[in-house]
Amino acid sequence: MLVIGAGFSGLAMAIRSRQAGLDDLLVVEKAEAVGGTWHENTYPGAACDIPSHLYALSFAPKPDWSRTYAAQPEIAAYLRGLVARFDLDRHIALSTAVTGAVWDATRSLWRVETDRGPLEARVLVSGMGALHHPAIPAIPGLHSFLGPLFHTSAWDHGVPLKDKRVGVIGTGASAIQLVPAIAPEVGRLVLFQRTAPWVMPRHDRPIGAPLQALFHRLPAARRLLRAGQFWLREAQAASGFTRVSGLTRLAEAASRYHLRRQISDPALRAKLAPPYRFGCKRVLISDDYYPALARPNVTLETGRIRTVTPDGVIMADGRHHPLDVLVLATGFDPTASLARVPVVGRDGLILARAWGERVAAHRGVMVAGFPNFFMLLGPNTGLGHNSVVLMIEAQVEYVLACLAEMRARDLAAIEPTPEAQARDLAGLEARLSGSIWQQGGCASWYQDAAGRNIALWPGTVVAYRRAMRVPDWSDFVLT
Ligand code: N01
Repeated sequence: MLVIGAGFSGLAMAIRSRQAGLDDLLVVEKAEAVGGTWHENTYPGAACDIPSHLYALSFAPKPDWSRTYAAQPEIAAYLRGLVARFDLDRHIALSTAVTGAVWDATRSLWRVETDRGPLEARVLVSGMGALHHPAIPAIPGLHSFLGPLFHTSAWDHGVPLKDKRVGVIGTGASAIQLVPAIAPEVGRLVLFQRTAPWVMPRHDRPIGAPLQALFHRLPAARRLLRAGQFWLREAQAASGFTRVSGLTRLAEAASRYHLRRQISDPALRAKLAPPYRFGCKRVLISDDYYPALARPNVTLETGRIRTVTPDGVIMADGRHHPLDVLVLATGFDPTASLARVPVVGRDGLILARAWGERVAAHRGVMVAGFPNFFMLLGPNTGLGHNSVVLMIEAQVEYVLACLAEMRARDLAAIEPTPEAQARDLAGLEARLSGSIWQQGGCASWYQDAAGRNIALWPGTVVAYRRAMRVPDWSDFVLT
């Protein structure tokens, strides 16, 4: 088995495969270290927006998380620690970028190209994730800027920000963590907001040594906490986030209250009112974002950007913001991974082209015409309400069940039938229609050009896990 990517998904696949007795396993990772998104995103303030204990792998707990919401260095260290903890070193090839994969029907295996030479594998698993190719906005003059210019996911730690005039474009999950972290240090910060996000309180705090010791001594206490965090989020999804319901309105009221409590200036508050319904974009959580915007050295700019110049940004109405450093907190292009790593299945079918009509996968994991190819966190298996680690784990077990079946029946290949995939998609679209995750009225990376949500699972995690527990063999072509 060849696994692409050594982030949360790839590492989980490797650990559980080893535990299932599968030794013929290689994880290839383009970076020089494991960790995936948590290795790459090192911008100031980077942290998780899911509680730490819930964000860890269930089979690799960490009793001593230091905060309710762990910061990036602690999560990256946790993931690096998994390599020694589960003896994965000899199964991981770092600094090796996969550049393409072709299904060889004669030999029933994948021929995989890397920048270090070719590889072959009976089973190919993508743990590439969706959020690692930066979306660079097409703002006129952007590259004429003469000062340091970088994206949040490629933070340049060599650039001092102290007393500098810093511009940040974007107000998504990355920006709302970054802005409070750098605002006290910079001389002046201009935040360019195109669409105000919904923000909820975060309640982040340190987890003290006594509690950490308790979680060490009493694993049941940690499991109880995790279960509480899980079910709270599931209850929200089950009881209303599938429709624009009373619960959605309650959430909007709570977010507006959070804004009122933290911002006293009515003009600033008006600029921060989201112009779309709750859930259409990712809901953000922060205790310190609004207070950072109220600082005297921070300006929230809501005008339209006309152009970037060598020394700053000019707005549509002609106002000029002189800047020393410009940061793009403009998010990611979720389709870029598979466009850059062409996956060619049966009869020369290219995955990106097979998805011409709509990005879709059977159970979010497999695609008809692509035998023995599994995706972790594939289409519509991200989450807006709970920890994606739980989805990854369900998918990893599903892959292992497929492999066990292949071994038991001595199969060379497995792939879903087009009919099963279409049925699956119809069920998904029925769940999506009327859900808050596909309501229109906003643009977000969750959606394709036609406004269809191709990123999120619109149900509870429990419902997804139930659907994944036992593969339905009548859904597959087994050869
Ligand atoms: O990116 P985003 P992100 N001119 O796409 C703006 C995960 N994540 O990196 O809303 C002006 O959310 C754009 O404006 P608009 C999480 O899943 C997790 O912040 O399109 N502005 C928006 O404000 C998240 O959803 C954590 O009008 C432009 C921003 O840039 C995902 O990553 C932490 C523009 C992009 O927001 C992406 O979050 C961080 C333009 N031309 C991220 N183009 C955790 O805590 C774009 N924008 C786990």
